[in-house]
Amino acid sequence: ITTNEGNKMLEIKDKNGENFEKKKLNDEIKIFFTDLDGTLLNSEHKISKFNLESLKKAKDKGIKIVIATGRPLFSAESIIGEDIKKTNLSLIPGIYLNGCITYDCNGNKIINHIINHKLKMEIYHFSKKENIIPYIIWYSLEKTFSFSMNDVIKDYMTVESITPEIIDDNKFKDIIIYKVLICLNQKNLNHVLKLYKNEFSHKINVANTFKTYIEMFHHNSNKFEGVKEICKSYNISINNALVIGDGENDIEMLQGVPNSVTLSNASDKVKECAKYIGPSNDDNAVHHVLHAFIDL
Ligand code: M6P
Ligand code: MG
Repeated sequence: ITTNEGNKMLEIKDKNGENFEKKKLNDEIKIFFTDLDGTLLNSEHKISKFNLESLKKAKDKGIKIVIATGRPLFSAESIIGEDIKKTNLSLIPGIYLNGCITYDCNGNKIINHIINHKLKMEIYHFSKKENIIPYIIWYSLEKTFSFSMNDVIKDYMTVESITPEIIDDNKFKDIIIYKVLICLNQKNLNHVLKLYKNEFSHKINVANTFKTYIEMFHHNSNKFEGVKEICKSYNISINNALVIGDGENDIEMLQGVPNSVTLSNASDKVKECAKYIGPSNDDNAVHHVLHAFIDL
């Protein structure tokens, strides 16, 4: 990837195209929530040196840094665990599985929303009827599952390097699922998204969260629910929070938190929901946003 040198500061703009200026900020930033894929991670699923350094600087200034992702904790651990440790950051507190699991600063689950058994089975039977089962990865808290290994799943494993456990119908009945992920492509995404939205969106969140993936997770969960709980646990007002994200699973927190930034790589739908638009994830957006909002 050809990334912009992080030294040259890139602009953050509001909806009218005006440059963001720190002096216009009403409230000081005390806590920073960042999405992972498409935001803190570049297209190679890595945190750039600039992003990492700026996170560390912000932490050293006393700003709380919190990950808010669709990934489960074990996946965040496998992808950025080393970087996080190296810089003295922490994956706890954190918002995982799109808020279905949210940990406070002691590692307690302050939100814990599974997909109930009946709904899990309904999704399964519907997917079987529609021949979608081979494209699905089922997420528990500890690992991922699929019914077969195939090229679609292998391709997905370039994003989520964890190998899913192959299961049968019997085993499936007993596992506790937090998230259903369907791996699609440009051709079938919209069709399948419509199909599942029609069938399930009154019972469960159905969203195109990243690339051509659809994710389904508990109706009452989203990252903003996690943001509110974590702010509450620190006794920090939402007005002192800064959030950044690029996907459909970031919309609620981008709308709910007054200081919200999306990235130039986000879709128009997401851009509508954030107060500001920053550079792309391949141009160290997190680094630029932290420098714009906080005196580092
Ligand atoms: C990738 C995978 C998913 C994850 C999604 C969104 O597709 O890792 O498991 O849910 O990205 O992740 P994020 O919310 O961090 O953008
Ligand atoms: Mg994202």
